[in-house]
Amino acid sequence: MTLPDLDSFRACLQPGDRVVLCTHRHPDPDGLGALVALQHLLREAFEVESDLVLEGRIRRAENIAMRELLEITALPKGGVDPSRYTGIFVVDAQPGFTHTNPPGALNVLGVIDHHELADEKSECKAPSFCWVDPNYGATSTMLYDLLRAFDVELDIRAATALFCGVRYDTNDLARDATPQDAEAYFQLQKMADRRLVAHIDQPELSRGYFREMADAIESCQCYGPLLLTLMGEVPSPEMVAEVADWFVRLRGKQWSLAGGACDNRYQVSVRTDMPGADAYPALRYIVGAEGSCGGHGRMAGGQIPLTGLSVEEVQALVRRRALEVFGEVDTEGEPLARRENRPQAS
Ligand SMILES: [Mn+2]
Repeated sequence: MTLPDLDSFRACLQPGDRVVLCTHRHPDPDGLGALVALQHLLREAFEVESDLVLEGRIRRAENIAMRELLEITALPKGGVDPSRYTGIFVVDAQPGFTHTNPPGALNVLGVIDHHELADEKSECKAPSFCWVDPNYGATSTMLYDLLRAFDVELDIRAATALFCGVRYDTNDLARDATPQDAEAYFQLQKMADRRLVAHIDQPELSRGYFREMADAIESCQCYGPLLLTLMGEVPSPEMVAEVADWFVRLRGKQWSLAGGACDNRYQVSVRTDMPGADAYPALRYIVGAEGSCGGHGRMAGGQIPLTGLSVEEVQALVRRRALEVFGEVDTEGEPLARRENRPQAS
């Protein structure tokens, strides 16, 4: 656990400056929470105004609810006039990540992130303020610590946003949470708007959502300890992650791999609930040289570009390598939702 270098943070900013804040594509609650809190910190402590740029659609119902209920507004990506801004801050991601493309033509002033450094050689030497610490369970916890270090009080909106971020990334402290995450979680819980938190936790769902889940159940095949759900086109990468999360809860199955095509990439998510298992090496093998991936512990996510490969070819590749990893090459897949007593059509 590191503490941020407050002087180098201060050195990035002059009163009256205006900066752009951004995060990874398809922002999640941790990214959104960190953005809201950083905006609050900059305004309260430095008289610096900021605009958010959010890239990629937000599709998961919880994330849409968070954005709407907390009134998180953003500029369109093409709407950034570089002459109006002194630079960019990136949170919950790093400029070198494949899923992170801060608007060009502006310097990256600062990076705050809890993922492993993107590339030891390239990134985080350019920005004036770089605080990357994988020992945090959430970037929102880092923002909580940063606000405390600058003695800035949270308002209810920023506290609610940060609370959503910490609870989402740590699964309510059950996953990769450190004592710092727990401290932030319990303090933020006292300050957050409980009604909003409840609405974000259990948002309304569209009919399309249930249709997509029906398709996912239909696509799912069991192979030994593995549930393999290789879908075609899906509305968002979050959908793939959500399916992987949901199916790993099936009793008796320890691994869930879901895939779906979106934005010209085949997204793949792996989840495991096997004690001590690590999802990353399995996914690293599965995406192979064709794709990229990240993650650790019980979750990993990645993608294979659909350039030069069709969806069907990528599905075949993922299936073959997944069965190799789990030693199930000779196993015949069994549909997840097969009805045992369904009359045979003749
Ligand atoms: Mn995060």
